[in-house]
Amino acid sequence: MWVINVVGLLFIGLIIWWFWLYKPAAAVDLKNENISIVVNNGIYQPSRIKVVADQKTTLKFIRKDGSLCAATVIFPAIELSAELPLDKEKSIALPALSVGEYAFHCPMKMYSGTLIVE
Ligand SMILES: [Cu+2]
Repeated sequence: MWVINVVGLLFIGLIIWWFWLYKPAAAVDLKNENISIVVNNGIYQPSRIKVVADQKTTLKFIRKDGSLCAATVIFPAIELSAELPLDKEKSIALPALSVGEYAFHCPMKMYSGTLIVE
């Protein structure tokens, strides 16, 4: 019986965390920081990236995860996809984008990130 109670409490804790405590990580501003997006352990690091609107940008990725799915990154809104070699930096040229948020992810969406164009 106590097992069920413990599971219930954990579940309630999880709900509280998810709806009230969880905040998406702060976005990294690409014009101030020259970063590479690391693909590892199921997350893009950083996963929220700010870029300047109406201006071409280049994103740099470095993949540490050997799984095949992590090897492709897709930007569905701009119909762009790219292969990421393992342990090697890969630059992806983005066209000038208008203001908005653009999701990017791996084919199965285990990895997901957001491009914030402003
Ligand atoms: Cu995937």
